[in-house]
Amino acid sequence: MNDAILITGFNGEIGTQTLLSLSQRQIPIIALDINKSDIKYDNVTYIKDSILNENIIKSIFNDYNIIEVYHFAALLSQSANNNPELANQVNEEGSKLIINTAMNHGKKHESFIKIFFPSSIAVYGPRKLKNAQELDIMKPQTIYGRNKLAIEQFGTHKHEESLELGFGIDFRCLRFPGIISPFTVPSGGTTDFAPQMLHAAFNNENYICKVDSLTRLPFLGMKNTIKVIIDIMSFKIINSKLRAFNVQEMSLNPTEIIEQLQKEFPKFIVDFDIDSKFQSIADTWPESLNCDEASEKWNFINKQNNDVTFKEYLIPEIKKHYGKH
Ligand code: AKB
Repeated sequence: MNDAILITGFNGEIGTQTLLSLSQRQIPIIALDINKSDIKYDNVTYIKDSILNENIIKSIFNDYNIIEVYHFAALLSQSANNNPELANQVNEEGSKLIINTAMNHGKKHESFIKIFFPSSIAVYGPRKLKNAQELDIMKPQTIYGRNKLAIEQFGTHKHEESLELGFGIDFRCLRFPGIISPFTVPSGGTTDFAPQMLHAAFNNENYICKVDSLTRLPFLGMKNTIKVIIDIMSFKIINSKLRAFNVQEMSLNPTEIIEQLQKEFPKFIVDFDIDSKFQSIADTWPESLNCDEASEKWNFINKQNNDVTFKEYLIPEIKKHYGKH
């Protein structure tokens, strides 16, 4: 049986870029998503199906010796609020199915299967924290935050069980802040206003922001998002009981994002029309994250510089991206 990597939700914002990075490795990749892919890589087998389809998940693990899993399939915070039943199924039941199937595979083959799970700042709440630490109060106010926390805990528990058995899963999880990508305009999330503003500014469009101008949140650019995923999965072991780590690169409010964008696009105009569905969630998420655990346990480099991220990464990359089209 050939070794292979499984990636779920590969058509999503982070999934697309992770698949691009993984495709450069000389190993077969099984890519699962409910939507068809437009991009084809030679070493990738595409499967158009749902992570809720138990037969498909089991057959993937029967047909391949899966050694790593990148599990991105999920509903984001706003989508989850609009469809809580589906959120519970996809975000929780689907994730448990992946973890349990990987666990059984590890037991059968007496090996450890590395699982990457993207968690979120949505696990925090109800009060807005500054410099939130991993073990700070976690009473998530959204269904999405509760789903993420439940899987962090489930995965961590299965990881501990695996250590006792000597095989099973090796669970690694990052609590992502808002992601800013120069390649895609996201939807369905609460932090989407930041990347949406970047794309609107480049395309000479005005933007209406649904979150108050002074609401501060943590962010990470797409380049470093992929870097941290690849980095955390590259270690043979991560010697830590804590399995879910904070990562951030910037802490910004909408006013500061607009200022960064207006340096390059001086005509960019933003109006504010606060939407309580967005504001009430943003008010319970931390304004910044403490990343000391990630630095200590797996060498995360926490260099915060808003100017550099906009000037040297986001602006040049978005120009290159649209230049191609
Ligand atoms: C969302 O806004 O739902 C996500 C997240 C921070 O988890 N971007």
